[in-house]
Amino acid sequence: MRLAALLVTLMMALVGTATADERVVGGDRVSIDDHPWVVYLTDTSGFQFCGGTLVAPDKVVTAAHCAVGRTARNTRVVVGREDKKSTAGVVTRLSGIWVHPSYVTADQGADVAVLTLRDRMSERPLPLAGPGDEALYAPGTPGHILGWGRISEQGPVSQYLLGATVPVMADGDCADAYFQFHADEMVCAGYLEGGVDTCQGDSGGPLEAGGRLIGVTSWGEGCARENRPGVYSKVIRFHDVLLEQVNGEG
Ligand code: 4AZ
Repeated sequence: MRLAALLVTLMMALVGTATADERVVGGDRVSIDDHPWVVYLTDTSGFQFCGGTLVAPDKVVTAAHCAVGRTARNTRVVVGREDKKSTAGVVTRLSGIWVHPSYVTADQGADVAVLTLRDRMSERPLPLAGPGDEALYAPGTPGHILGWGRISEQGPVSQYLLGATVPVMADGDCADAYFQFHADEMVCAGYLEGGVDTCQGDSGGPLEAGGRLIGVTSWGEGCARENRPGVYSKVIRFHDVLLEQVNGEG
């Protein structure tokens, strides 16, 4: 009996190791109960293509590049479902899509959008970073990335919600990595040596720090590459325009 318990513990440790090796890239499975505000977007066939963050009972912040070209009719938001293959949580329809009017491409900035849900969700929303939250952008601040996207640059997407911690990077380091980096509208997070990052399918999802949404997963060259950090829309920069949408009728 005691041997059996030991074996179970050993096997769980091994399974845990396998999960930790899954490379979001370099992430681990996390419970949606600890991040009730993280959501994903699907088309009408249920295909997951982006992430998002519930910032009010009926408002989701995502990336503009996740929302352009879509309609409220052909887009769904899945709330409260950690395992894509489960039926947990709810699949909700939209009543409106707002894309930042300055958005052109992700690497030119303004990569933010707000989706209005037809129904109000009971899950706890994540507040937007706003005035007074500048300190959350200090280099080295631990940021939390979450998503159901690819587990490696050329790999498959994740069936389960994965999360990882990446430090906010100094603007100078990000400018060295990318000529397109605009410090006013973007923030980088990750390690110069790579290994941990968001990837395709995580776009639109949260970069959370200090209990606030500080970034929206936007772009990067590949995933988890050395000297190629993930780039996130700088929520504090868009706080007013986002809040206007969040408090509006949508
Ligand atoms: C993408 O294609 C994407 N490594 C998202 C995040 C990153 C790269 C690409 C950052 O949606």
